[in-house]
Amino acid sequence: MKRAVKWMSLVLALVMALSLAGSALAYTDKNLEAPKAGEVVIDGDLSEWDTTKCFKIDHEGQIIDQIEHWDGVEDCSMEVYVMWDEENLYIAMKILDDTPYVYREGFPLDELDAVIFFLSTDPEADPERTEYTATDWRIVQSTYGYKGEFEFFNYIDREMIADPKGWETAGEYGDELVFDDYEAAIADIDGGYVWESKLPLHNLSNDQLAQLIPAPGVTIGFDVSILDVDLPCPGIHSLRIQFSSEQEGRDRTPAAYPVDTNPSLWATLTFVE
Ligand SMILES: [Ca+2]
Ligand SMILES: [Ca+2]
Ligand SMILES: [Ca+2]
Repeated sequence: MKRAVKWMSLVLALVMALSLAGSALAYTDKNLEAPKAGEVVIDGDLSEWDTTKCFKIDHEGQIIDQIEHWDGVEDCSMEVYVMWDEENLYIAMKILDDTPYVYREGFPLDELDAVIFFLSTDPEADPERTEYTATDWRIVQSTYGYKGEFEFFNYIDREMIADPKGWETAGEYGDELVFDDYEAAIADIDGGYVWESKLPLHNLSNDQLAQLIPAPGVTIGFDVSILDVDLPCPGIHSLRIQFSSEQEGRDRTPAAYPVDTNPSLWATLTFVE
């Protein structure tokens, strides 16, 4: 009898542990190591970068919207590299897109060719949180090119944050560069382009939100999404591929992988020497 009770409690403990594992995500296992930056020149040339460490967006399991519109890596794929110093994040992307730079004035930035960065500026944030807090950032970036000259736009989405602590949504309809001292450059490559950028971290702070200060060993929530529109007619919702996603089957909707509202689905970024 005693033994049976013992077994029962063991089974119960096991069931509880399993159900916990199923419900509470604490960021996904995918992690990117970001080396400390040396001298970075924002010119679209990545020879000063360590491009062996990267996030790759390159397969079907990562698609979260309009899977029927993905024709393979030449249509839409990306590698993302990150470096840091105490004041800045450096983010570079190698993007393959058969119809790049689709941009239209006045349209929401996240219905155009765009990239979305997701990051937490609080290394102590609970990785199991299922709602954004004021230190969780959804940053949409887009670019418009004409005759080799590029303009850069960003949109900071704070709509899903109950208390954004003085940092409200900005730049939703494009044609705005919300960040101060943001630097970027584009260089064409075979089948796509390289986008090199510097984001000063003071932009993600104010008198209520402490500035993130990267240091070796610090890990934050981080993720990346790419949106691809290939028609000259914007407003049609775009193909969307999310780094952290790994899904099966072809029934994909952003609602089924709600990374825009649930940070526990994000990957992570670790700053290293
Ligand atoms: Ca460079
Ligand atoms: Ca494309
Ligand atoms: Ca495109």
